[in-house]
Amino acid sequence: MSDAKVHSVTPEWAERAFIDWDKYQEMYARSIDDPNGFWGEQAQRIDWIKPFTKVKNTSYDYHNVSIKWFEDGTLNASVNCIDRHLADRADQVAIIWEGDEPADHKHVTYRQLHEYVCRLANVMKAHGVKKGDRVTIYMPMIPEAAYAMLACARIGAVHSVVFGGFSPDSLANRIEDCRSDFVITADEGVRGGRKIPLKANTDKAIERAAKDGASVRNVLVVKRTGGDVAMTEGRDLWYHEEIEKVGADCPAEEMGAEDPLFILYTSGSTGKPKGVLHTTGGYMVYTSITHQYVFDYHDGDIYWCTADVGWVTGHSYIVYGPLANGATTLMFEGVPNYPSGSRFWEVCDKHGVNIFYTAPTAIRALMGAGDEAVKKTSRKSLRLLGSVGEPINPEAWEWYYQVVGEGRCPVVDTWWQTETGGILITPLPGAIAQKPGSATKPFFGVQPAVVDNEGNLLEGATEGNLVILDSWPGQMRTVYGDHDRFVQTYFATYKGNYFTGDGCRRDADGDYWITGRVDDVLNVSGHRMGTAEVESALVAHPKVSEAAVVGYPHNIKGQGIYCYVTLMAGEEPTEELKKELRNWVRSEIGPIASPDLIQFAPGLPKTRSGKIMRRILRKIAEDDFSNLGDTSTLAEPAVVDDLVEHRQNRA
Ligand code: 6R9
Repeated sequence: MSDAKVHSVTPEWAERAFIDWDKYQEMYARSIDDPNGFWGEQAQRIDWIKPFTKVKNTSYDYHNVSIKWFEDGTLNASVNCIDRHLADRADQVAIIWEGDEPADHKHVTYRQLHEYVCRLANVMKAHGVKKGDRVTIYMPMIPEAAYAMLACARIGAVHSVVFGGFSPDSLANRIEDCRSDFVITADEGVRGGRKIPLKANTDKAIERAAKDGASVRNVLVVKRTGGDVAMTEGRDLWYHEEIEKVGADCPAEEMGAEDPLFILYTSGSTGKPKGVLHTTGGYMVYTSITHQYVFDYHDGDIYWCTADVGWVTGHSYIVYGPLANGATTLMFEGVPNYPSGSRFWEVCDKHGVNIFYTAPTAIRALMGAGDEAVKKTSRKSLRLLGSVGEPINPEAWEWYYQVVGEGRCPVVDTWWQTETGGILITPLPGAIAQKPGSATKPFFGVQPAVVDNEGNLLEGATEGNLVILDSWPGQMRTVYGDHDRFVQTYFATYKGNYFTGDGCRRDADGDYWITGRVDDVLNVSGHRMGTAEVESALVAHPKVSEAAVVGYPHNIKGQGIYCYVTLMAGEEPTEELKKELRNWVRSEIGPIASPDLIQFAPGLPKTRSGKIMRRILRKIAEDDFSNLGDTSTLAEPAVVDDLVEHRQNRA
């Protein structure tokens, strides 16, 4: 958009950053023209045990989707994140931990990180965890969560981190899907002064999973709060006791570049969440290079990403990318508004944070709380700001830039996905002018393109579906245990291309503006959720006969969850029942899936073949019912009038 606001790269930034505009163009061109040469060189940033001789071996051919990078090289991810830094920076702080209460914090040096990770790895080995085994990590934001991930990587076990806000049922599904028999958790988590019963949830999940034939051998429990928890004899182990029984050194397993590093479950438009599988070599190269260049990370910088390790942002940009680069990474246990709306900025001042990376939903919430909470803090250490998780509206962008960053810090709006492993589209801070609301230009090796609904490539300034034409090293390799689902989900819609599920606009400058999901995936406060998941939770309630779930625009969350619910015959549509259903969904999936609005609908608009017409439901939820389009194909057109009349007020 030519009328969009542009914040040009300042001369100072062009000078100080690793990559300026000329260098970006030169490196980008090379990365596309000669991916083997480019990535072969860039991969030298990682320590290999056995060097690779092949670089790229990938096929997007629908009949033979296969993605391999550096396939004959060997390495270990934990060695790259820890051991190789010991010679130069053993006493440098690797992790700054900031607890939920402002008085709680601690520093973990690379030397200490090495010891803790080795001890935990030895505990797992002592209890039978072997290379290739799946380990589930269900933890609060404490350093032990990072130790657990790195300890798995050290011995070649595949971690599956499950966000601590998920319910026992969601945890059970994820334990079952990857047949994981070792779980690492904590007694309780603490966020915003409130406790989360992680161990009790784990017990329930294991019981549930056992009914489906999945058995968990051990649960390793970190004592976080000291709360009273039940320990099952022979199965449950205290972390603080176990680490004393083992040595502080653990040789690292030699892993193939294409050996799995982790599984991370994410929501799609259909079915249960899928296990996104990332492997070792390409992921390490990609997270490390993007962390350095996108955030312009220099030695000695203090870097803070506010995500939870339960999401991909926490994996790539709290743990693997920063630690691979020998960075100091801050881990925050709490929430933006506890004990007050100044917390983020107080933490920046307290630890001298230079690079700050958060989500639009947090920015909007803090913006709503007023400028005073920001202005009373100094923030003079801040140099760069980042955004991730959902489209950032230009108003929130400007506030972030002007008020938080005082017009001094570039804002990198980073577009990427669990599936992409790392950032794909973003303005490199010393190279690319920022436009509030646009993720702008592709990172090295990334070829975005826009296609229409028939899959035709669109040229120039245009709008359509966002695809990527070829592979980059950080890309997911498969859906765990279901390669066909991988192919169908990402390579069947627009054959020959990776389909992101996002819509986008490309302006006359070639900048990309991501407009949001074009499939049935909701993005609520930056959390991904399938409408199908919320629907199946609702219909599991005995009083519900049918449910349809859509998103609608929400001021803070980006999208809110709007549920149309048809009750079983004879059930009363009361306010109490709405409350009950809301709590039901929270306990089935987790609080992030809590419905914002519930409308009892005597009937849902369906085609004569029985398909729910979501297009209509979406429009009603969006308060845009003046033009509902063609409703003549509906089996019972009258249900629409009733839905419009009883629509829920979204104010
Ligand atoms: C990293 C992460 C992925 C989906 C993605 C898109 C949305 C993420 C965005 C963005 C616009 C950005 N998304 N970053 N939309 N601008 N900068 O969030 O992964 O949880 O898998 O979500 O989030 O819709 O497809 P994930």
